[in-house]
Amino acid sequence: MQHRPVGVDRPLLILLRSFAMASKKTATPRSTTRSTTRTGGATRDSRGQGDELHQPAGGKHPPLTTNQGLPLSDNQNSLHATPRGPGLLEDFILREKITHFDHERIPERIVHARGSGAHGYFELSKSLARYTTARILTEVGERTPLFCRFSTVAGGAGSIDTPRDVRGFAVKFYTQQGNWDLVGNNIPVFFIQDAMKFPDVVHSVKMEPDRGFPQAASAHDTFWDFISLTPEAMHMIMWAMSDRAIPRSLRMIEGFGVHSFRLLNAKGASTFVKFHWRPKLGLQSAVWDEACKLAGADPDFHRRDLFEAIENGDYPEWELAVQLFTQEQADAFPFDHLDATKLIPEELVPLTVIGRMVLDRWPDNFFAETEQVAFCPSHVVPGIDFSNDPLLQGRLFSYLDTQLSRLGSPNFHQLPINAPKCPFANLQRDGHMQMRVPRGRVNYEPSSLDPQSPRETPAGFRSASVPADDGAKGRVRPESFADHYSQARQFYRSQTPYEQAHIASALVFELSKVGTAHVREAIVGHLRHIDSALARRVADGLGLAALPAAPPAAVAAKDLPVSPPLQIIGKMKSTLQGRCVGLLIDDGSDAGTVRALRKAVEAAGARVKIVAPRIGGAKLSDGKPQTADGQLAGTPSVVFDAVAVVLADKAGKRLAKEGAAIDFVRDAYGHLKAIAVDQGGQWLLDAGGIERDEGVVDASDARSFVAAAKGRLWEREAKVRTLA
Ligand code: HDE
Repeated sequence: MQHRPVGVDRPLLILLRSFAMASKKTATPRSTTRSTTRTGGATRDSRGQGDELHQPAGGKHPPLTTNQGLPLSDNQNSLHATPRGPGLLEDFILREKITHFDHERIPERIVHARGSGAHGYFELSKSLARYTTARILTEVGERTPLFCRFSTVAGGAGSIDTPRDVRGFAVKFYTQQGNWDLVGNNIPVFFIQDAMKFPDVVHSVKMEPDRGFPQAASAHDTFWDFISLTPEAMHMIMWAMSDRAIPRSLRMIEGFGVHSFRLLNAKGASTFVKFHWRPKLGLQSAVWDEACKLAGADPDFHRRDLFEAIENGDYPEWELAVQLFTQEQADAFPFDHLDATKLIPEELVPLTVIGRMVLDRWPDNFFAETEQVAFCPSHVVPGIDFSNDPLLQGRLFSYLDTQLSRLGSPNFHQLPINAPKCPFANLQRDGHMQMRVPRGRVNYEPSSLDPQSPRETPAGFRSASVPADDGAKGRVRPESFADHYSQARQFYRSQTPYEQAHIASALVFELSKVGTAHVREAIVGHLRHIDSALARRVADGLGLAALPAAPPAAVAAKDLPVSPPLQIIGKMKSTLQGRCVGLLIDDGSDAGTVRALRKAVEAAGARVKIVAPRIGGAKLSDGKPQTADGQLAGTPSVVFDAVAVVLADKAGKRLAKEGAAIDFVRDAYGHLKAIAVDQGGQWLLDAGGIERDEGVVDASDARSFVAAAKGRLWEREAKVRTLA
């Protein structure tokens, strides 16, 4: 913001003015020129010499106006009684501008405050006409526009992208029958069974109320205290401690509607449905040390990754799949599907892929779209209905209520990002920020005065007509919700040994940040119900002398069959598609090697970013300049999926004394990534004490590098860190 200096005396003004004139001639950067010219021109008539400096070359600018359309002649200076005198209350232009600025923020979301969104479309590939009247699920090939928002849960709007946390996965489909919001997460189960406990679980995970920290972290006493007293959370805890909670990219997460919903067909028959999103690029997670370092290297890592992918035309894509099942099938499940702490294993009810979502457009404006988008699980279309899941039932109330306070008006649905793209009409009227101008006398129904007034339609929304369960009214938790450990055990035992070690280590990390010993012990007690070896590993990691007692379990854990689709490693794709490789160069780097590596990596579907000690780049061995995408100190290897180091011997020797260069390879190695080095790059490996393995290859062997870069080198992990 440019300020006119207070108390500038006459000679200084003259000096500044002559400096401004000089800067004009010598093409001083625009900002300097602008401020000095304006300061120098601090007279009552400030038009004139400075104006052309505000016009970028070739611009055809509309006049700058107030919100009332009043064209402005001066957007630099407020109105003063004399050039050095007091400001005037009369200055309605300043007041309008500052008042608007003072009100720029709206309350951030209480949970899921930190989010990134994108526009896209859904395309149906398999009709569910047998099950539903929802047009979006019956018209094969039809594209439905949508807006999708990913989020973390615990942190505030300005918090980091890579904490250990659940990711929100919310999609608003603008269907021809109204908006359908599928407001899910990247984990198929939830912490609690009843909406009554939601404020408690959220309070416990948010920063502690007396000290105001930690931000965006579950590793603290209040969260684990609550969890230790909430055994129903143990299944979700297994997921939250797994690498699902530290995704590498939002483009590589799964999404789940979590609850059972109902599909309703034209005859009114209903079928239960669970919704799943599956990323085209496969699942991919960070390792914990990498996620922590990413938080420092690039707090916006996920948002930037999504933005860049869309900007590059590398559109993120997911399959939408459903699990369909009847009441009779549900009755035979060894768990209650209305309990959101349970999932339906794919072995029990297979997934059917019915379409795909493509995100192909970044929002024009973050606030207007990503911030103001208002998701509500209650937004459904005819042919989709709710189940009795008590968590879902609570959500049906909560989101509308939240939007009223966040967006401040019952007309929030009129904001462009929230408005249905199909016609909509009813007799609701008025309210804050009413944007529409309804015509006529009729604002009630039934009516006979207006043949155009909106009416009910047989094609409209209907609730499933299903008999209610037997039983009495009351504040009760169904008996069928009582098994808290069987699926937690099933999840843990379905993981690969690497993933089990990560879960155990995450528990040790989190509980080591808990100051209260009895809370740490209580959690280990719960783990004994899940898997005694896991409990022992965590107890050892915490340095507990003895294994704490397990709390009484309402239902003893059963051994359910392992389910490989619950893994991440099993769902990783051996691919470089959508990935990014960092190539560290300096003056004299071999041009041929750089070219060959780039070619091979790009042919495999990944992007290459050049890193150099200076952002201006370097001169390669052929004498040609190579610009850099990132400067070494600010572009560590954590932001890449694999790295290559191509250095002349002299540069290698010099960089071997540079912390950022050594960390570049040491972190890539520690994060189980492929590394390609030439002779000069070998200096960095030596400085980092890195031994070659099958993931550390010669830069001249681009083919082996690409092969190694397609995955993580899990076997290396035992060499680089102690896991629980
Ligand atoms: Fe939410 N949740 N939630 N939630 N939730 C919100 O609504 C709530 C739950 C989820 O990108 C809030 O607009 C209750 C499960 C996502 O804008 C709030 C309960 C799942 C988003 C709210 C739950 C979710 C929210 C805060 C228990 C996965 C972000 C801001 C009964 C299926 C959507 C807002 C976006 C946001 C309430 C549980 C997913 C306070 C009461 C389970 C992805 O209304």
